[in-house]
Order: sequence, then C-alpha cells, then structure tokens
Amino acid sequence: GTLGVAVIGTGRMGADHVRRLDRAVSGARVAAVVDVDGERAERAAAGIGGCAAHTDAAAAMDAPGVDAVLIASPGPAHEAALLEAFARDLPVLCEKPLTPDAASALRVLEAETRLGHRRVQVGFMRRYDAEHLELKALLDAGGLGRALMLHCRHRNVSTPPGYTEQMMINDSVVHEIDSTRWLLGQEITAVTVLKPGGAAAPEHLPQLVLLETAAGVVVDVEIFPACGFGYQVQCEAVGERGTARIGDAHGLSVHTAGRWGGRIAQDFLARFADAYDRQVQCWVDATRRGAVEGPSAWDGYAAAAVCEAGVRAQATGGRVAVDLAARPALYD
Ligand code: NAD
Ligand code: ISE
Repeated sequence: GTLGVAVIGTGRMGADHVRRLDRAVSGARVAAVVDVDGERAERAAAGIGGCAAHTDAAAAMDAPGVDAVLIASPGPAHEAALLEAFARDLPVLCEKPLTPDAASALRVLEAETRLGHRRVQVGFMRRYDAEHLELKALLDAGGLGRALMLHCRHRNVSTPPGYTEQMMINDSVVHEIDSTRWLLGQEITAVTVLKPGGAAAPEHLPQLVLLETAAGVVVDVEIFPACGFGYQVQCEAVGERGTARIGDAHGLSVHTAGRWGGRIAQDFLARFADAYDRQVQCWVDATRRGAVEGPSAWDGYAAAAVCEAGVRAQATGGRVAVDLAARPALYD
C-alpha cells in the first residue's frame, strides 16, 4: 500500500520534502508532520488530507498510518529521532549529516547494528544527481584510468543564521566527503585545512580542505559559504588518462550585444531538485519492497569521523589523521 511518512522538522528542507512527498513522489503520503514550532507544523500540514501536525516526534511516530520517518530537523536533533524510529523498527530517510559528531554517529551505528538490519538511508543526495552518476559511471568503467585527484568547489550565496566555521565542514564539506568516498570507493584517511586571510568573519570567507584517501588520491575542496553570486557545486576528476568535470552552468546561454551569459542557480533546492526527487522516490520504492538501500548509517558515521578530523584540522592548522572504527558486517 501507500507508504505513510512522518516528516520531522518542517523548515526549509522539511517543507520541501513535504511538498515532494505530497506532489512529486508516487507511492507515499505525508501522514504526519512534526516541528517544535507548532505553528510551522500546522502550516506544513494545511491542505494535506489526513496529515496531523505534532510538536513531539515520538507522538508522530505512534500516530495511525505512519509507516516510515523522514528526518529534516537540524543535525543535533537527529540522534534522538533516529533512536525513537529504531525503537519502533521504522525505516528512516535522515537528512545529512547523520549526526554532527563521530561519537553520536557511532552510537546510531551501534543501535542499528543491535537491530540486526539496516533501517537508515542518509540524505547524501548527490548520489542521485544525474551528473554525479555519470562521473561515477565513467570512473568505475576506468575511462580515465586510475583516479589521482578531485578538484571540488562548493559555493553558497550566503550563510543561514547561526552558521559557524565548524559548519563549513560538518554541514557543507560533508557532501564532498561523502561524494569522494562514493566516487572513489575508498575511505578518507587524513584532512588538512588552509585558510586564506582577510578581514571578514571566517565563516564568510573561503577555506581549502585537503582530503587524502586510502589509495593516495588527493582531493581539494574550496568551500565558500557566502560567495554572494550563486550556488555552485563543481567537481573535476583527474585520472592517469584524462579528466572529467561536472557542475558547470546548465540551461540557457544567451549571446547578444557583445556579451554572453546564463543563469546560476541560487540555492541547493534549485540545483539539486531532481536529485532530491530521485532520492526520495528511491527511498519510498525500496521501503515499500521491504529493502533499505542508498547511503547507509556506516556512510553517515564515516563522514562524521572525517568531519571531526576536519574540524580539528581547521582549529590546529595541521594535518589530522581520520580515526575510523571497524566496519560492522551489516554494512559489507
Ligand atoms: P531549518 O532550520 O530551515 O529547519 C529545521 C526545522 O526543524 C525548523 O522548523 C525547526 O523548528 C525544527 N526543529 C528543530 N528542532 C527540532 C526537533 N527536535 N524536532 C522537530 N523539529 C525540530 O533547517 P534546514 O535547512 O531545513 O535543515 C534541516 C536538515 O536538512 C539539516 O540536517 C540540514 O543539514 C539538512 N539540509 C540538507 C540539504 C541537502 O542539500 N541535502 C540542504 C539543506 C539542509
Ligand atoms: C546545507 O545544509 C546543504 O546541505 C547544502 O547542500 C550545502 O550546499 C550547504 O552548504 C549546507 O549548509
């Protein structure tokens, strides 16, 4: 039957997922919404038949017709919601980051391991983006020979309120950390962060994050959280026999009056709209088959462990080795 989903957190991302489940995705319905801000939850539920608004996640998970949970609250609230879902053995799509630090991510991993089966898909939506999928297929087929480097750029127009320097790693570069692990099929072993100087607050200026992988691939990431002009996610892979890049301008390009140009997306909701749709549709389809696919709690934990090294590298200026627990057999 139709999958009844409780959406936890109805802010920017959660409200977009509510709309997506209600209108874009097949086989699912929004059965309940939750927000600590009750009025926001009411607004999200308005106009969706049979959708109840809650301020408490546990109550929403116990509501009639709820078969699965989509967590879109802020990262620090994810662990509690995940453990509530595990207690009811409900399947979960959890927005990234799984949790904001490695110790809490490991607790989630251990709780899922105790259940004995996978329940969580983590919202690393780039794995569902057409360009990223094409690059991965090329690398997997050996089209560039052995991969040696990735050059990545991650630029946002502006920072949301409360965005901190650490969030450059935990909230933003966590996407490159996941796409590096996924594109290359390797763990990340060390992180270094270089900061160009300037007068503005550090969280508005770009930083360069260097990742090293188990097989010696070097990855550089420019994270520029408040570049002012647009949303850009670019990646160029360099292999022994060539290069391939994704994330250049899409869409209409106009040449007139001695100039040429086109549009730049202003945010992730526009740039990754198709990827979010595909991500949620794949989650709904797998869940209805009784399967759990996509980025796992292990991927969420591994990313958190790299982020933790990254935040230490940011603070100390040194190269920090990643400390990764052994991978439970559940995630082989
Ligand atoms: P937001 O601040 O716009 O919304 C968060 C909402 O959660 C708010 O309405 C807040 O009131 C509510 N909330 C806070 N604590 C809660 C709790 N304990 N239970 C229920 N609701 C609670 O934030 P956002 O930008 O929508 O981010 C939400 C999540 O989505 C984060 O994990 C973020 O990292 C992730 N995100 C992912 C992407 C992506 O590209 N995949 C993009 C943006 C955000
Ligand atoms: C945000 O939380 C996201 O996940 C976006 O994809 C990313 O571009 C942005 O920097 C984050 O703050």
